[in-house]
Amino acid sequence: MNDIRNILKCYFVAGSQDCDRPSANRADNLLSVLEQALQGGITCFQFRDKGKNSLADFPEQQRALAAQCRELCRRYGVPFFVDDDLDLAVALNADGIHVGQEDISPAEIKRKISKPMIIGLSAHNLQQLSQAQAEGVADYCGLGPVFPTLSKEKHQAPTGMECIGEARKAGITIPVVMIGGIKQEHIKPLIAQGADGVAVISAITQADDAKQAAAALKQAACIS
Ligand code: 3NM
Repeated sequence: MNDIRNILKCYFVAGSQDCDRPSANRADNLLSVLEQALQGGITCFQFRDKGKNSLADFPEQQRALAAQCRELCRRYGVPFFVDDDLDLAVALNADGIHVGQEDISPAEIKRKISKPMIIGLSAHNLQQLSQAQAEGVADYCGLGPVFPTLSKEKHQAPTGMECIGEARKAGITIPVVMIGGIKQEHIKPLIAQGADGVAVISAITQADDAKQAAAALKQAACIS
């Protein structure tokens, strides 16, 4: 398997709720945006279909969409993650699962899986990063939101740009991907402070050209 730090460089997160362009339905929009992002060079994808305008009330459609995303990622050889749904992750033979502080714990996931799966954990401050590192179960942390964001309902207080630098100085060595309101111009300073990569929703889903946006983010993440 690819080194985790390479996988985190340009991490695309999305669900049907993030893809509200007119002309087609949200599920088709997600597949179209995902394929463009894959062509642009994203290094992994997380299926996160939740909240308002998602398919959460239509589990069969949600599952079918997740399976189509999984297939697309496989075609491009890009790791596929599922947000907060271990049954779905196992059913789709996902490469990884990502969970929040309030979800099933990384230790519980580890107990339940029979095949290796990358485990990601959201952290919102230095204390949660330290705890994840001390537990030694999560393979990486998502740290954020760096900035306020419209893409996550009821998100935590923003960490600001300096949080990752402070964490590295405090001895945090676990791989970290930054998330929340990130745009291309933030990538270089975040990576210079010790972030391994950046995770975005709207920088790709709201772009006029998703392929070009993904390619620019990837380039910024890889040359920084
Ligand atoms: N998790 P955008 S912020 C899914 O802080 C998610 O854990 C966050 O979307 C966290 O790139 C976030 O559009 C939303 O700001 C990221």
